Amino acid sequence: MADATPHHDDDSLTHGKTFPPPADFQARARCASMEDYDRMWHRSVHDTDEFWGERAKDLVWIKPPTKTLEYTWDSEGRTIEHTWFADGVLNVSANCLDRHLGTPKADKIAYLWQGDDDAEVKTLTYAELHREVCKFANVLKGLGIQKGDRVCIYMPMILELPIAMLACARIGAIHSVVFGGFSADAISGRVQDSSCKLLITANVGLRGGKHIHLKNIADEALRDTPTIENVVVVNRAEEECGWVDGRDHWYHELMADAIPDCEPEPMNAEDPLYILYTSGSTGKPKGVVHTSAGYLLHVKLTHEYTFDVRDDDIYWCGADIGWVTGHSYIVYGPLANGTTNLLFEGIPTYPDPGRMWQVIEKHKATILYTAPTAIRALNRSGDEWPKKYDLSSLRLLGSVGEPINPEAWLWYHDNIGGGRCPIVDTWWQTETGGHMITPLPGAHTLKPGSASRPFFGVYPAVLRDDGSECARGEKGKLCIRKPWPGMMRTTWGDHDRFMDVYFTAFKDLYFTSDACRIDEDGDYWLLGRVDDVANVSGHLIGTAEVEHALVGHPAVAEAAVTDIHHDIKGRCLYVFVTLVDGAEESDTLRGELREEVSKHVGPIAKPDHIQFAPGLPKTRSGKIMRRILRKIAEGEVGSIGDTTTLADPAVVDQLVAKRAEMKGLPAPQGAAEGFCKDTPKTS
Ligand code: 6R9
Repeated sequence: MADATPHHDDDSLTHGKTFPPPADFQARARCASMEDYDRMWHRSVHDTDEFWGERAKDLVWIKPPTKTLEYTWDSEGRTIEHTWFADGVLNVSANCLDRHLGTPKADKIAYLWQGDDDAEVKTLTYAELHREVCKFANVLKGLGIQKGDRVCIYMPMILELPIAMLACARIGAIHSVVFGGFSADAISGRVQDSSCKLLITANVGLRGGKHIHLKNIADEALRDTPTIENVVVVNRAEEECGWVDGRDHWYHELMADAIPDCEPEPMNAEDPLYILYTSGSTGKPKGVVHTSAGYLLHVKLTHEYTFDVRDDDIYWCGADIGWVTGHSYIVYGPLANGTTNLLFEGIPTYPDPGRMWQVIEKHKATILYTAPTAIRALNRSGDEWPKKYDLSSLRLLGSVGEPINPEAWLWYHDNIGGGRCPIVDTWWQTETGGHMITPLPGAHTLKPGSASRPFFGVYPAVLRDDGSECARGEKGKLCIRKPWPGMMRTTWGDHDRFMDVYFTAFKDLYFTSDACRIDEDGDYWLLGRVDDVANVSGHLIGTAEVEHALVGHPAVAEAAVTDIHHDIKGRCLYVFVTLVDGAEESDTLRGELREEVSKHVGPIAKPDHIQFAPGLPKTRSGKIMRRILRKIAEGEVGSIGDTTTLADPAVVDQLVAKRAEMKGLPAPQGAAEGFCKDTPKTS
């Protein structure tokens, strides 16, 4: 956000320590030297046709493309369009499944599912997964779903989730997965925005020993979603749920007599594969649209190179499939590469903080890809937990979702990776489809806290506000100069919004909303968001959405949301609330306000701190000065800066005094003690 002070941008902590590629990676990796990397990167952005024309052969085509990239990025002319492989025809599910049939991979495990309860384990080979997907594709057809229809998926981390996504892809339906932790309001908003015809859910989800009644939440959402004709419900555990006869159907009953053959629908390279909503700095979440061929090639290639995936890997991405990390690196990328995926239903801290390490030992995972927030939380639980387990199967670690601070990086490296596993710190976004800036473990020398270099096809620029290029070491705004294959094509139903959000800040360039600096060696350091989006435990939360939820409470006149440093979550929400006349400040009201946010946005958006504010710092034109609120929230009173443009500068002193009365606040930024009770989740 505007002037968030990054904590990880401090290499003094590591005393400039760097980690060159281990010999094993240099000997075996696909890209095994800086020279290889430089040559490939250069070709990928400058000889686009040749480089990507060749790489397109990694996909299985029904009709191979003759084209590669075609684009116009003209901000002033209001034309932002790009296509990849535009005359090619393929099917994404066939690229993830059918391509492995008739090869030794047919009998390889595609998903090794570990339930929340340690005793529950299931596997699906590629051939078995293919069969389930074909059956469910026929079920969808039987319920009237056709190419181009939108299907909403609201599910826990069970095998039926990737099956449902791939079945949509098989028949050309566009899935819109809504994270299982979201509220009824969040579901209905998303279903309405893309007018979904069908919803797939489960009666319950199991996480950390708790049952979450997904179907009942979905039922509440479906009260105002007239486009939904049918609901398919997986019976995750024997539990009651609401039921609407004629609309609701049990998954297992529909699957019982479904036919296990289904020809993949021929799809144009540019046909949409899915919509995934992400929070924006204004208004409702944006429906990011990803299309078929470019996206698939990007996630396949990044999965292959970033993780240097090998045939015998047991690869574990700990994200939830409801986020883009799960879409790209639990479903599409790894399946296209024929990798064995560990799919974990539970949470890192149940039944105890050793759970992740126990799962690694039990299933002999070789790659772990998780979020800094989980790493910090597990670090905080103590070194004794990882020490109890044999983690020697691991050979590579990954990080995603937010900047990783050097202390967390080093702890992960030493205690989890045993000092021998490279860490790939992958910077990317829902919008980018796949990894954008990341080390390649055989080529790059790692620096804790730096995401290293741009991936093939990614041509970044770090700019000053006036569009000029930053000098080495200077912090600026990260933009991308030209389209890469996995780039989003539009926001669903609103191409103007797409152009406004991403292409107006810098002429003819994609603006990421992240701050960044490039160091003397050419390595990239990502420094957090510069828009009104807070990154809490790796989840993006639009502050405007939270403000909207808060003012929905009858006691609230006005609300302003900001985010402050948190030792485990990275950032957490700190809100200022002005009450209507007659309303009483109380902890009970604070509790109600948290619930209000949970209900309308989701539990992950619950603010950690609520400060009642008699007034907010505003300019004479009535604009809230968030810069000042952040300084107050962070306790950085000394550097509040110029307040002379405020309509009433006295407000600032009142707010500073009120903050001093707040309970459980950290000392000003950089202090060590954590103060949030919620268990952080992986991204
Ligand atoms: C994949 C994902 C995107 C935002 C992005 C940035 C932050 C993600 C990061 C990182 C520093 C990394 N982010 N990975 N910041 N280093 N390795 O997380 O997508 O949920 O859309 O979030 O997350 O701020 O702009 P998404």
